[in-house]
Amino acid sequence: MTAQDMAEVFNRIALLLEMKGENPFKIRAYKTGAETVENFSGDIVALATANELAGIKGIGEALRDKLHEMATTGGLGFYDKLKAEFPDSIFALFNISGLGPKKIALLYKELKVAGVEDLKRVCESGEASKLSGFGDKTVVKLLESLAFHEAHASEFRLGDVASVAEHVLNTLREHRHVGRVEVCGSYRRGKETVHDLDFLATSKTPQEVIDAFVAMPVFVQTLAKGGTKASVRTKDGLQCDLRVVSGAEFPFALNYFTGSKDHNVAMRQKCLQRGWSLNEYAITAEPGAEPPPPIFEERDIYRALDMEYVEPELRENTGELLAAEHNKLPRLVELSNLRGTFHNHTTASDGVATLAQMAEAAQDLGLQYLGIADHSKSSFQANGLYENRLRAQIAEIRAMNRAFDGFKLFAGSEVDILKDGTLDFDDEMLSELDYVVASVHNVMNLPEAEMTKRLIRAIENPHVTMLGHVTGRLLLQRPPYAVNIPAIIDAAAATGTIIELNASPSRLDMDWRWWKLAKEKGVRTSINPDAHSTHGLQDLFFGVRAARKGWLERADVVNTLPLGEIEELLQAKRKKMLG
Ligand code: DGT
Ligand code: CA
Ligand code: CA
Ligand code: ZN
Repeated sequence: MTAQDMAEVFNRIALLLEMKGENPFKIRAYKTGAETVENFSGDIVALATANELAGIKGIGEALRDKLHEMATTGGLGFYDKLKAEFPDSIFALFNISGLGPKKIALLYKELKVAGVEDLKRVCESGEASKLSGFGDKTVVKLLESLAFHEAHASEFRLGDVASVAEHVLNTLREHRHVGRVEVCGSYRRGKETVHDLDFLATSKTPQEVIDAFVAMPVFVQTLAKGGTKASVRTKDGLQCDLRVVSGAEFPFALNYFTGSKDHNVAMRQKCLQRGWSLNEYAITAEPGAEPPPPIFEERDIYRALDMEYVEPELRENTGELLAAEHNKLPRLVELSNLRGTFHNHTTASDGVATLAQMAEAAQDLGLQYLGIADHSKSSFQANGLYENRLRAQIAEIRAMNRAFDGFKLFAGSEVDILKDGTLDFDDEMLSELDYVVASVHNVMNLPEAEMTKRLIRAIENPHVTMLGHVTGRLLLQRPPYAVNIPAIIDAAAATGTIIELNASPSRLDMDWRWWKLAKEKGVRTSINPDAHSTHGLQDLFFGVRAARKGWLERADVVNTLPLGEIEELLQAKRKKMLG
């Protein structure tokens, strides 16, 4: 078992215990254990095998023994016994928004609902609405969730396929007959969700590479296999395609299979204007046309067309070729440009890492500052802080800051935007904070006009530094709530409010399609991981991909500012509005 497998078992144990209504502390212990295992910087499998886990924070005695058992036997008796009470297919229900462990357990116990199909059946038949705590309204919402789920059934979040993509890339790269290898398609373009992964490799002996690819243990099913291409599937149902080409074909294949389709069509038209025909293997001159220059790399194709190189994230045919012809492409922000980040949680609310652990992890990532923004009191489900606990946290942060050298914690809050657009804390409390992230966490079903008014009212508060996850969407789980984004962007521009780019791969909110407009209006972003663990800080990577997809440059992203400059920026709106 890998560390990730062991963490997954702990997470599932936590869900199963919740379904059984077990003690919340016990449940929390497994969740924390899962995070700790996932985050562990050493070889936790080796330590577990040797039974040398004593003293690791976040792993108590009971979990220690279980890790040892998993590492040495490849299984866990406790988990097997626990999950025997429910069918495996039941875990799919956790992806349906509106359903928690308690409801899932009830559905199973009373109506034998073992999966998504069953759920649909009992909702449609009216059986579900008779369960206690369900009712007609709940069932209507569940049917909506199911329809949304169905519509996105063949999609995967970028964050959920990244480890498979990297693993397959590395394995192919190590193959002795493989020259170059890339993942193309929507993955390379940094789309927030993908249908499949499109691998491309070069080799003089394609069949050997294809054979090795389909034989990889991550794949459980071969859908198609030929001499130069194959399609396979992982246990999670993710399709992976591989195509093997020659070195000379590689730049063209890389360009073609990266897409998007619309970008390809536009590229082909540009070529045709010069009398060249472009396909996935070559560029060739039509009779009578000038021959194209030699192409060795993908960027040479753009150069041949007198264009700047177009980064994969921009290839959605939204004006990138025109910009490339006029040397007007943005210089996209990079992960290494980030100096710090805001909107992070600790154990004070619903995070699993302490303030000290989060601060240490941020420093390990090379960040100069970390903004803490735990939930506010109305988010009781997330253990939101009342004023007294928030004030204690502020004091703790100020004390810790005295001990840091070249690093700073900022004391903030992720304050709930209440139904009427007022905030969960009064201005006096807010004024004690270094910055404020304002977010909606409840009553998400307002009509668009009302929701827009609600958000704008929050934006107009001088203490609201930035707006958190603007639409509340959970990719593939929950659609965005109705809100007029251009109106929000205008209000943010008028007040100098930052709009967060929530980097969690389940959110990536605000959507990349809006950032060009935001930028035009002069609105800046902060790329925030919404981290609930030290590991969560790494989601910054996904946020940067989305920012790049939104054409954003370093100057558009406030958390590229170094310590010494960011402080002033955080105060700018208050200063402007309050004098
Ligand atoms: P998805 O749906 O997340 O897999 O998105 P893509 O973009 O990865 O789409 P996919 O896997 O169907 O194809 C990979 C790339 O191959 C696509 O981005 C562009 C290229 N491609 C596929 N079919 C066509 C086509 O009919 N015409 C053109 N011009 N390009 C195509
Ligand atoms: Ca694809
Ligand atoms: Ca494909
Ligand atoms: Zn939030």
